Amino acid sequence: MTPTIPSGLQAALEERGLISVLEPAARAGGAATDGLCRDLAQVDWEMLDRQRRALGAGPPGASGQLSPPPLAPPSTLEGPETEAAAARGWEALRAGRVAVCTVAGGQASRLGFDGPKGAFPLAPVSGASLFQLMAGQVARLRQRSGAPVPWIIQTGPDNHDSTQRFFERRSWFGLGRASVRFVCQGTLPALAPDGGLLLASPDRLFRNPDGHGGFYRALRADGAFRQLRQAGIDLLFYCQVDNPLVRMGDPAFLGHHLLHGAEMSVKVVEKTEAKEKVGLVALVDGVASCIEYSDLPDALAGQRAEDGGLRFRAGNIAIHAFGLDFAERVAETDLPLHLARKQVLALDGGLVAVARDGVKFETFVFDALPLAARAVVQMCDRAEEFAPVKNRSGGDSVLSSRQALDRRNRAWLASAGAGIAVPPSGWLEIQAGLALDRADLAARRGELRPACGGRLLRAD
Ligand code: UD2
Repeated sequence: MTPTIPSGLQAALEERGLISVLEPAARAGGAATDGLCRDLAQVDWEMLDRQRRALGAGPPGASGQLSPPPLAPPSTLEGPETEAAAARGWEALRAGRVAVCTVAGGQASRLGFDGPKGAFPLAPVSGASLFQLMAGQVARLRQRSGAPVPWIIQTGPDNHDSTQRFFERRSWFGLGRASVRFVCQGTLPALAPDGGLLLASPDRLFRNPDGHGGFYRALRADGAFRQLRQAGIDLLFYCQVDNPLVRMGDPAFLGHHLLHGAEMSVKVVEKTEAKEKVGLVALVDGVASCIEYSDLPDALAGQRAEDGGLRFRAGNIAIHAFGLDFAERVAETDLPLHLARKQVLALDGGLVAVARDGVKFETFVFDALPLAARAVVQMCDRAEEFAPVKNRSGGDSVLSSRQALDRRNRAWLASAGAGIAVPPSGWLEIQAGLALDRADLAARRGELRPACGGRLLRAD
């Protein structure tokens, strides 16, 4: 019996010349056609039409007059400006207005680790995972602010269940189950270079996660905006799971954002290499924007300023603050699509997936910057705030991140004046959540106790 195709679906496929996507399922027989129709029923046809139009367009790079952005001072630069900003940030934290968010939808495949990136055991002495290091900071933020500070973690379709299991088995690191919310990001169908739909199998489209720009719609789909607003939250701190030096909920950063009346803000580090794989934050016709490293023309990346440094040196480290209302507005907006033309495992005439040309689509969280009426761009001290774990070796690797953490730990301990002798070489780790920053550690110097042969600083 020939399976029936819902008429609306048949029309949607025919008017786009995509009806052939049903052929492999018809050849495979059984429940393949019903399965594929259920999958096709999930397609957002307006978005698919945008994707097909984007195939012919160039990259969504910046077209306009570029200029370096004004910069707020680093949170680690002491002085009246930082003090005023930190006071404002703590006020918002204490008032329970802030939630912290971490995007962790990626897998750790580049590290050769099978599982969610956040589960990677980055801490060299205790083996604490990236998630545990961040959970410690959330706990410390709650302790010092006296506020619930919810933690929202974006997962992807491939690691949503395993991420939740990881937290469940560790009792949510003592944070309380209800205060850690997992939102799974959406997916987008990949396309063939000619705009045809790709199939992972006769009964299933080939889809990929929709990029960290999917974070806004993931919050909307999860009903998070309404619930966060009801809980009194109106400000989100956002970071990536792959940076263990992040200052979660950084009060000074949030304070600059609030004092400036910004809708979205971004932290940057000074680029020293023109080709560094970080997006470039610049003003485009006066509006704060971020141009991804893969879309940045070499000539622009290499331009020099009078001081000999790069003219465009504000490297995006993917740490943001945004107002809840702004994030909700972005969720209703079509962010630019970024295309990645690569080999994918999909049907190519047969009934079994093979390596073939495909085009994946995603959106980027920072493409919301130009939509913000006002934005703060805060310069950061790289040694204090940024050492991502991306690769198994070389730059942005497990080793480079551990070394950066060790250097920062030793600098914090030295300035704390705790008089604790630690081994001059080898790793020095500070227990997750013991201190948010250098001043916090100094304030707790009387509680510090070296453990694990002096390689792990704990508190009584
Ligand atoms: C990102 C930024 C780059 C710079 C750098 C800082 C992009 C395109 N570039 O580079 O400008 O800020 O980070 O380290 O983002 N993720 C999701 N869902 C997705 C894709 C990514 O949750 O669909 C998460 C992922 O778990 C990771 C983070 O976003 O924590 C960064 O993703 P990436 O590693 O693909 O970004 P990368 O390193 O190209």
